[in-house]
Amino acid sequence: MTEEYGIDKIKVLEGLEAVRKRPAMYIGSTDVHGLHHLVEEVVDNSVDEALAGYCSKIEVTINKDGSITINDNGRGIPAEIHRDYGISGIEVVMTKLHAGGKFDQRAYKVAGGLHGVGVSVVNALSEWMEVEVRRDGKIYRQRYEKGKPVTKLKEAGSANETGTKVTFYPDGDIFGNKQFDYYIIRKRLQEVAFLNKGLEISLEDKREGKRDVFKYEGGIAEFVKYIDRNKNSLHDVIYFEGEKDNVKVEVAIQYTDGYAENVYTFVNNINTKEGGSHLSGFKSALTRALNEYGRKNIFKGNEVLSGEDVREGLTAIISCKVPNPQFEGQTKTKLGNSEVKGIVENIVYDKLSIFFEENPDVAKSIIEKAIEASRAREAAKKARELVRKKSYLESSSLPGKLSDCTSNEPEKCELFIVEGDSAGGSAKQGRDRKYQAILPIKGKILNVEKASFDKLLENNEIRAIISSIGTGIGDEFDIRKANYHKIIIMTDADVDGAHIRALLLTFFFRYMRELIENGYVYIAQPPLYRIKKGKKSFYAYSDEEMRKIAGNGASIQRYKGLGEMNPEQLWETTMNPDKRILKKVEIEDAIEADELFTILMGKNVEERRRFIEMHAKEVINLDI
Ligand code: 0RA
Repeated sequence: MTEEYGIDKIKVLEGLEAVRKRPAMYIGSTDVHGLHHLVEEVVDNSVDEALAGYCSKIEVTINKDGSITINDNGRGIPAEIHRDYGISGIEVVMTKLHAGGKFDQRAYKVAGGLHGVGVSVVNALSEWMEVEVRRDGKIYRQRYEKGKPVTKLKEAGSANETGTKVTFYPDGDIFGNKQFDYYIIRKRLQEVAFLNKGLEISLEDKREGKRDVFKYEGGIAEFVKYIDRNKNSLHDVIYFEGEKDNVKVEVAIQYTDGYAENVYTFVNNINTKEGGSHLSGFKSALTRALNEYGRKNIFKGNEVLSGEDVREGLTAIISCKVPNPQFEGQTKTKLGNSEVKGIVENIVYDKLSIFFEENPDVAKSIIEKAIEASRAREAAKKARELVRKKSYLESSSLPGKLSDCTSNEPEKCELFIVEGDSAGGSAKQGRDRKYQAILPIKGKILNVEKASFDKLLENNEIRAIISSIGTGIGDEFDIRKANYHKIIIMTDADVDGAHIRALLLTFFFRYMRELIENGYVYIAQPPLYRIKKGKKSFYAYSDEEMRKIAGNGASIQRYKGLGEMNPEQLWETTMNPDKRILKKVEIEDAIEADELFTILMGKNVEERRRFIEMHAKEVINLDI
């Protein structure tokens, strides 16, 4: 009966009940990300106090019982009775969603994304929370459970300082895993410390006795120095700041002898991964300032440097504080405020022009590098045209070595990039011809981390990969042209295999990053062992699994390479979509990924392994 679903079934969600009903709407998810978002949310409130100029120190402590404490020396939350609610200001902040009105005096509060939802959301999702406020010469305390007060606001002694201390224990009904990860928290706290110069943030883990303190007088200038610590820089970090219409702009830049562009932008301490108006303003100012200076002082003819030329080898951080930020884009990390473009552009252009006038040596080395980039780009364009004439890079004429699949539906098609011709041969014979294409590559491909764009295009293996995938690379990249929606790297399970995989990942990261961002790149997992028990064969993908299967009395074969498997075995263990294990490559953090590629492509095998473990997340584990 329809009547049964009448108005009495419709509940008006009120207060924090709404948060407990749909936690993901407030914190994004209830997985490990959501759990740590709780910490960020409380820390953000303390940082707001710092931004307002009242807080210089934030202490975060992971307690032995698994709860976490965030203590600051800000003003403390007002304790007097709130006129509209008839309860203390503390209780308002802790229990009312988006407690706003007269309490909401934060200058650069965050209006978008998942940030700034308030401490009350954290309270709602906590088994218990305790707040201690030091204010008006007194200490106040109150305890809540699942968002509801279970004690009155009590006075608990006198205080000669001010501040707020929040301790909470996440609710197991909401979170599957309640364990805080020291390194996840550490990473964000360090970033916040970089972004707020002079602010001291400490983290202590009472479970294992770890401790870190972050305090950077140099702010984002030190951040850039940190990012570039493993690179060869061309000059000291350039730092400047400016303010207009309450929009504060801070910029730190440094050029290295590398080729990658690493520009990171933040608005009110939030990483604006999708860019936006501040980034546009920065880019046009940088291009304009360098061309202007070049024309006056360096260029011999009528050179023009493009945006890409002037960003080659650039590491930069643009950090803005915007009063009413509009966050747009898929992940709400794109700044929409159009007025910010002009503000950033003017500040960057003016300050940078002055800097170049005062530091002609630095200007010269930057411009010389950009001119070189421009020349390489020209050469690459010519090479590309040449290659095009031979119809080499055109997806219509695929490289000789590619054994393409027959289907024309890219969503269903897979490209296996296989190490070595012999494994390539087995893969060709064992595959599903309709949907699986095989591209064998010979040994080590070019290390793109150390090569310029034109060198890249001269390399046969790279050219075969580009033309097979069909998207083009760099500024010509177009994901819609991808011939395959799964690009699967299949290498031997040894050090050489790991190296080849790292080289391929570096290439994808630097020149086809969108492939990774769209989840098109995977790593195949061939078995490490074949175990024979009587007439039956089993495959094991780890040592642990091998021991489990083998017991005692079995014959064990360790696979050293893909080539040791016949086509049938390769299909059964590694390629068959119903049985195989694939790992999806994900970029959790662009700064970290850049750092790792920089380190990795040097000599360090250990670091390389660490990267692969960190970024290759297991997504498919079907064993039917
Ligand atoms: C409401 C109003 C004021 C400060 C705060 C809340 C506040 C909240 C948190 C949460 C963690 N630490 C915090 N510190 C402060 C403004 C108080 C005033 O105007 O004096």
